Amino acid sequence: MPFRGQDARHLPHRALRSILCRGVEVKRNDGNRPDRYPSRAPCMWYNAGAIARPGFSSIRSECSMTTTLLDQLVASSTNRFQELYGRKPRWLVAAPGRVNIIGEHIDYNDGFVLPMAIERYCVIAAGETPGNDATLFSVATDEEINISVAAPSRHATPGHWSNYVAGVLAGCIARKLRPAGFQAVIESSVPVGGGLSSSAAIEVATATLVEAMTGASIEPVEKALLCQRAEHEYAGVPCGIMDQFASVMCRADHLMLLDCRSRHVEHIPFGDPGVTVVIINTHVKHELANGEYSRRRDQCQSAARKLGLNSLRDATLDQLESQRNKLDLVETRRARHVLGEISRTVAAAAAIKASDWPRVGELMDASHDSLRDDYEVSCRELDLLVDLAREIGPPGGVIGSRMTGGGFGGCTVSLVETEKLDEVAQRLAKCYRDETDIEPSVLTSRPARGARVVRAG
Ligand code: GAF
Repeated sequence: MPFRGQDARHLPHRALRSILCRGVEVKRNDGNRPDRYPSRAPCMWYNAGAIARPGFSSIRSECSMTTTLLDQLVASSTNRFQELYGRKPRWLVAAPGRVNIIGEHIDYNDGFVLPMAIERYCVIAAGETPGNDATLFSVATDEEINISVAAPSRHATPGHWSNYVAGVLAGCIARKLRPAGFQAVIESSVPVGGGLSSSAAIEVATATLVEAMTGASIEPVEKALLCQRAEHEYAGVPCGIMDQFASVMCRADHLMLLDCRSRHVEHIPFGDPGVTVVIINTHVKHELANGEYSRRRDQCQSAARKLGLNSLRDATLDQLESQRNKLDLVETRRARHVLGEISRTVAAAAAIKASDWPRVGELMDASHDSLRDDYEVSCRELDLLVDLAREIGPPGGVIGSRMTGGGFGGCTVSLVETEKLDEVAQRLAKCYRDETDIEPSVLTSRPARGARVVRAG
């Protein structure tokens, strides 16, 4: 596979270089690879803290085929439902989280984004019950909540998980899709707070459950917009449309190029077994995240207004240059990110179609720089992981790397040569841990398909 030369713009400090030069020793207790370890490694966690597995010592790894991961979640939510409610669930639905390959902070500027659904899901197991209540049990918080299906109200605690469900139920009722009373177990493998759309996965799973229960189907764009509205109105998060569209519409082995203005979707094949998507969770979430997200939206809207436009999608770099005096410095930088990122996303989609991986890597790197310097949504931990990935670079198997999602913590996404995946993942994890004292999680995923009904009554 051809790779571009190493990027000299980012020279990591000496400590990082020396760590990388020393390399990483990963010990396994038994010296064997797991039985089901596939050569392509479609789905793997390296995690020295959270997932304890026999057979590994310093960095533990687990992998399994996609269907097995979803099947495991379906089986465990089914068992939980049976334990709690004494019968088998009648309906089972699943909706995935997502990772955005490029096109960050672009959905609310009407531009192009390029996410894929990941093999991590929110599963809901449900069964009908007399009355007008939805009784929801969250495996993550070990908590049971009752919501009226006739008039779903917000939970008193802002950010509570049940608000995503309540918001979607309210949206369905407004469309005359009212389920009868039900009991449900909600279990998710999408990491919470990692910027991988755990909330969109709950919303889309809820809408899919209502479809299964009522026998109606909601048109996919409508469904995504209904879920986005739930997030705005019930969770108070002014998100764009990317996450819900991805969770509803993504296809297996494809990225989704979404024009956020026309809402046109193009599915771009992404099945090269030589390239693996690696997602690393910094396990930090800086408090700024929510306020700064709205501030970015406002700054972009203000910049567009001052340029006499409805959205920055309509601006050009020439216009930005010639009318610079109309914007303040911050607005100019925000607009520069948006314009550059829209072109980078379209170019990345074309480069992926052409398997021009060096070009894809350049575009991902430039995206991160722009998010860090012009959009100012990165943070020390994300920059560290990206710098470490760049230090490994194409010679070591890293095609490109950038922060992904809203920023101020969460995850990076990198494209890595599959053959060098283990070495890259282990190095990044070790160096990040050495620098921050935080144990990162490393997840790989093939592009997954969007929401589905697993069992329909
Ligand atoms: C968050 C939002 F929910 C998305 O709509 C998007 O704006 C993203 O941040 C940044 O690209 O995930």
